[in-house]
Amino acid sequence: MKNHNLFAALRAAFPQALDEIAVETDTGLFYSWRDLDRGTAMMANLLASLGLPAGARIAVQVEKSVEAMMLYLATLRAGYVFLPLNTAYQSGEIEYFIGNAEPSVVVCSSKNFGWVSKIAFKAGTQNVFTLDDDRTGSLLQRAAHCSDRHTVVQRGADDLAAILYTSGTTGRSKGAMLSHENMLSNALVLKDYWGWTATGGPEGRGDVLIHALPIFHVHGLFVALHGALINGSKMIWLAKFDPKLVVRKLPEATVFMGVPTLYTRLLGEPGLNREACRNMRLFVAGSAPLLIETFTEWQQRTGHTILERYGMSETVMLTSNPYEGGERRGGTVGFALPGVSLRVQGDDGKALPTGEIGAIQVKGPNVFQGYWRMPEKTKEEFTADGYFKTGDVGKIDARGYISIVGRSKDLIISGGYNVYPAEIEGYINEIPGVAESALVGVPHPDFGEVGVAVVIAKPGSAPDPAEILASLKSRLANFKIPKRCFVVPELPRNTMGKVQKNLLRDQYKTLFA
Ligand code: MLC
Ligand code: AMP
Repeated sequence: MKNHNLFAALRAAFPQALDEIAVETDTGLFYSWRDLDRGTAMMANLLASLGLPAGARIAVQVEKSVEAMMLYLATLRAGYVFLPLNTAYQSGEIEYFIGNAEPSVVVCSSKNFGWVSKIAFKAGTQNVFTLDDDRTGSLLQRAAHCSDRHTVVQRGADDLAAILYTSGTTGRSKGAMLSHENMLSNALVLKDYWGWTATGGPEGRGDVLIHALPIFHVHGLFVALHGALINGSKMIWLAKFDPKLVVRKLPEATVFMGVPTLYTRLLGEPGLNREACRNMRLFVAGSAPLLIETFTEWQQRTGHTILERYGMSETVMLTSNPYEGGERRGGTVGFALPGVSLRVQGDDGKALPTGEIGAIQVKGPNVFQGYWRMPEKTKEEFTADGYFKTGDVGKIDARGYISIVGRSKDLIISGGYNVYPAEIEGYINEIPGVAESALVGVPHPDFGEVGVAVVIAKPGSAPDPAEILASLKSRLANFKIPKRCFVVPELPRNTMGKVQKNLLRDQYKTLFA
């Protein structure tokens, strides 16, 4: 019987010469392919020794490290379900995710062990390990006693491999369930579409990826990591995005992936030029709209045309500009990837003619299995004929290029991270003295878009904007904190009484210009 385990495919793509370098870190460490194989086997054996139920979730909130990446691979290898959590999440957020996902294992940084383990044990989790970014922690101590041989566990195509929390129109996060096949099909399509090569490149050893993204979301964990692994390509592994270091490493690399903020910050480096990019083959951008100014300036400075693609947690990658055989058009996200059907629908549920703006809907082997324990919500997000409603609004031009022009979901994408206004407004409205609030996204030179909170006071109260922000800071991930807060006498409303966020966006659009 065929094993659909994603790890089996990734492992099969390791080069024959297992002692070659697979990962080089910014702290000067080198990991061979054999190290990855043995390390993931030991961690998989540790997970297997815990007697976990089938489909057990392994929730992980740790700093980026090669060991953290191996923990992801080991979870796949052992046949469990990986649940990555942004390191910025605070206790209230973690409590929700752990309570909702009921993981059997939680892995956290040792500095957070006190509060994370309390939340986890309360939710019924039996195993809490620590893992730090300096190769220490109880997970590695325990794994050190396990065998470095392990047979990849058999998985079916639709078995779950990961759950990624994401939100839609309502405030609370939903767990998008991705199967082994969802991710493997996408990785194989992208390997081909983006021309990954196992030969050539600066060292004659094929592609080398600079991995500078966090590994708790689709872009860094799946698109970048699977891309390199399924091609047996070396990675230059940066724990944090540092534009100076990226520029220094560019001559050793061939592929780079980033959210638009990474590109604008790189453009701020005088050392970014054609010479630095001489061995580069491909720059990929996504997760948020890439401004045409960034696209054009990048071309002028480096001689390379950024390839913009579009995806989401529920679907991994959906569209891409062409790698070859066609123009990469700034301001568009290219074409639906092979195997993906994408359509733009009008309010009447009918497909729209070329150039008209409507709701983007998609179907394909990459589309997720549904929201964790939310069958009703899942049903709502699919059409009767099986298309997933992305919540993005776009159009297809006469040449077939897709552009995203907006979102029907109330969502702010800030530096590539999603911020859900409904969630933040809920927290603001609980602050004493606040009657009501609205969070809107406005343009920002660094993060693309940032949140601005507009607050109405309760009669007789005068809440202080600085105190409102300070109160949010103690409860929410840092990237969700509005960059500014205004207390105003009233919010603009339509005749139905609904707050007109478009007017607020317009009012504050030059705040950071
Ligand atoms: C950090 N800050 C942000 C922020 N990141 N504010 C708004 N938006 C963000 N994204 C704030 C912090 O709160 C802090 O504020 C200050 O900036 C400095 O924090 P930092 O941690 O030092 O920031 P830095 O390390 O410079 O991080 C910036 C960044 C990071 C751009 C490198 O945000 C990042 O890695 N973004 C990538 C996100 C990503 O991978 N997205 C992919 C999602 S997948 P203060 O006030 O506390 O000092 C997806 C699907 C798809 O969307 O299609 O790919
Ligand atoms: P997430 O929930 O983090 O997976 O975010 C997915 C959302 O990011 C999509 O629904 C889009 O709104 C947005 N997105 C991803 N790639 C792009 C892109 N290239 N251009 C514009 N928006 C994008």
